[in-house]
Amino acid sequence: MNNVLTYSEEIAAALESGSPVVALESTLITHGFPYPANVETALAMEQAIREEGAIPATIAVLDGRIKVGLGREEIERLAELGQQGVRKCSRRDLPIVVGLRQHGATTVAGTMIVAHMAGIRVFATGGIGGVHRGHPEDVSADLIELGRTPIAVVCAGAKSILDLPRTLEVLETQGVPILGYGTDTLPAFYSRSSGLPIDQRVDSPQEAAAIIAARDKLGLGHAVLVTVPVPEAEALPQDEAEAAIQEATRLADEAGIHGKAVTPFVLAKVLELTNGRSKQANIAALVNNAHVAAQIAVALHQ
Ligand code: PSU
Ligand code: MN
Repeated sequence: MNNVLTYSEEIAAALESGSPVVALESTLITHGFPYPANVETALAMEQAIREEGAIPATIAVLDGRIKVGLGREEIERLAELGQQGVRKCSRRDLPIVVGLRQHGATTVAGTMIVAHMAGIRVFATGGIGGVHRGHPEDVSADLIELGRTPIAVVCAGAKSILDLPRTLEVLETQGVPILGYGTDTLPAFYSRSSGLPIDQRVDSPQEAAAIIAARDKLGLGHAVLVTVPVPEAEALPQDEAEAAIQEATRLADEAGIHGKAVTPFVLAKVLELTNGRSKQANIAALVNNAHVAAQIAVALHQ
């Protein structure tokens, strides 16, 4: 086990014995959702993973220590510290929080790095970052990390706050296979389809696991992205989601928001503009992704 990391007892034992483990990010706790939905969602994802026979490892940095497997009190603490007290951590941020003993919430990129160091093979999240609409120079570090870190990332696609066609182009360049879990098109987070093509449809955890195992056998060092449509009942009508996203993106431009602040700003505005309805879809997607990720982790184990 990697000794720059601090493991919970449960995760240390699980990794030691080779049990299926699923990593979870912490930026959605500090920057993605308001309290108390953030804590409730984090715990609901952990519960979903346990129901499938795997063990959840939520990842964050507390006082400069990179933790793999947060306890409930630590999740509460992060939520309390919030955006002001916790640095949003992608690759470039990890040495800063560790070196200066700060608190950090790991993004998709940051969580991939730590999970891979720990030997975890599957990671569940909501939406990955991408290329921002109207700002083709704003490319999330998530996309580059997907090209260089071999882990499976299970998500509901990318939110259409992003430029999805450009996001797919970058993933292609980075060599990342995009699987559609029970779908032929890329899910658009709040809605089940963006209409854009994916690389391969899979219809079971075993099929996804076979591709992940082949990636390892071939020694290819990139991620496999598994995209899962939001459950039908909770999907947001596409015109409602689109209207909110356009308005939120406009407000971000108007306020001159840039860099790592864009995604949290736009997510918060979409939540306001849909009177919280986006939250329902968001939570449903996160919990559903946690179930699918755990099923894949169990399949990989078999
Ligand atoms: N997309 C979402 N919800 C989120 C994020 C993205 O729908 O919470 C978070 C994730 O942690 C993701 C990060 O890795 O935002 C991407 O930020 P940026 O665009 O600054 O790379
Ligand atoms: Mn960005």
